[in-house]
Amino acid sequence: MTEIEACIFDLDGVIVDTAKYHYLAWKRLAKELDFDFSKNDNEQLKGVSRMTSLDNLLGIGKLSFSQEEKLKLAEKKNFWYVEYITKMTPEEILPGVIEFINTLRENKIKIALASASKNAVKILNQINMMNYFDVIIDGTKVKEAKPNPEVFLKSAEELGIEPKYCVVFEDAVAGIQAAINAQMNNVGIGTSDILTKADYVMNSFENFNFDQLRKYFIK
Ligand code: B16
Ligand code: MG
Repeated sequence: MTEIEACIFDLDGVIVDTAKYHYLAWKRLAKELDFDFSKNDNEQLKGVSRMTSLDNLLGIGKLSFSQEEKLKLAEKKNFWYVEYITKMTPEEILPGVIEFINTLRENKIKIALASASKNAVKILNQINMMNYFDVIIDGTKVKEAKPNPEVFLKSAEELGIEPKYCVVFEDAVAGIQAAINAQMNNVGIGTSDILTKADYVMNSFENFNFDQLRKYFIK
C-alpha cells in the first residue's frame, strides 16, 4: 500500500457493542419458539444480515417456516432489538474510538461507516456520532450481505477513493472476508484465533492512532 486515504468502519462490534442487544432479542425469540440459544451460537449471527441471522437461528432450533412467517419473526425480533438500542447513550462508544477517529480527521483521512444493519442511523443518533462520517452506507442501501463486498465498495465509491487506498475495520469473520473480496486492507477488532484472515488484529482502539496505522500498512 502506498498511502491511506480512507478508513471504513463497521458499526456493531467496532464502534459499539450492539451484539449483546442482538443476542438478547434473538434469545427471546428462540425462547418463544421453545429452544435454547447460547452465546456461542450467537457468533454465527455476527456481521450477517437480519434474514440470514434468522435462518441461522432457525437452523439451530431445527425449525422451518414460510417466507411470510419468517418476515413476521424477524420483525418481532427487530421490535425488541429497537427497544434496547433506544436506551443507548454515547457512553457505550467503545474505548479509544473517538480519539482514533479524531487522529484520522487531523490527517485529512476520509471516513465512512459500512454496516449491515438497517438500524445504523438510529444507533449513530443515539450515540451522537452522525457527524463523524463523510459517508454512511447501511443495510438499507445494499442488496448483498457480507462477505459480499458491496457495502465496502459502495462506501469507497461514495467517498471517491479507490479500494486499494482504503482500510476497513471489522469485528466479524464475514466482514473481514468482505474487505478481502473488496481488495481492501483491513484491521480485525478482536482476536487472531477468530479473525485468522485479517491483515492486522487488535483488541480495541485504545491508545491506537493514525501514525501506528500508517506504520503498519505503508511499506
Ligand atoms: P439489523 P454490523 C450487523 O451490524 C450485525 O453485526 C448483525 O449481527 C446484524 O444481524 C446485522 O447488522 C443486521 O442488523 O437487524 O439491525 O438490520 O456489524 O454490520 O454493523
Ligand atoms: Mg460488526
